[in-house]
Amino acid sequence: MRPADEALIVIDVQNDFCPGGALAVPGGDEIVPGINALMAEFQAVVLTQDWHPAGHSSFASEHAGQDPYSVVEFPYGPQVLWPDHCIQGSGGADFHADLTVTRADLIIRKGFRPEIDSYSAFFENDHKTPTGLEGYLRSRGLSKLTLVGLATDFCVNFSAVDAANLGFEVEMRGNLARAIDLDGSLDVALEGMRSAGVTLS
Ligand code: VGL
Ligand code: ZN
Repeated sequence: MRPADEALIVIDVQNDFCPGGALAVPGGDEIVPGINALMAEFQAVVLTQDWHPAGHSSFASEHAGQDPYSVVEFPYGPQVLWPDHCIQGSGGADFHADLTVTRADLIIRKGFRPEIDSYSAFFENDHKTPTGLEGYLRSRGLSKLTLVGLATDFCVNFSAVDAANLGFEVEMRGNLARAIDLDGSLDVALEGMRSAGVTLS
């Protein structure tokens, strides 16, 4: 068992990000057994759940003439438009059926505000609105974080960089994460995590 100040943060291991899902990440389901095994080492486990209302502003279907995976300007900066995914209460928003959800101390939902997307487990895409996870971790004395899940280049990446900037010690386990990789976004994300001081393993 790892020390009491270490937490495992499992990002968005949900049906819509797995093969057959609305925003399938290649190999997204392959990481589930390894994540379950890793959970057993940790005294603290947090899951995140992408949780959008129908008609969320990040959905391409809300923007006439825009295809999924195009990029548009939002008030807070560039935003990728996605296929409709992880709609609150839908089967696509459920965790992968084999994920050991019972081990979660906390499930933090994000992306529920219609006008703001939220990749990071810590801040929404305006980089200002907190999710509350920082306070939860600090008040439990959890200062060392291991991140795994989906997708490496979006939600895992933004979560890892925010955590490092907030002063947490952060490790990202690349073998227990899978990427969307839009136009080289995986390489950009890996470089961004490295320069933020995230340990890539
Ligand atoms: C994610 C795109 C849209 C993710 C969530 O979990 O990486 N990506 N919503
Ligand atoms: Zn989303």
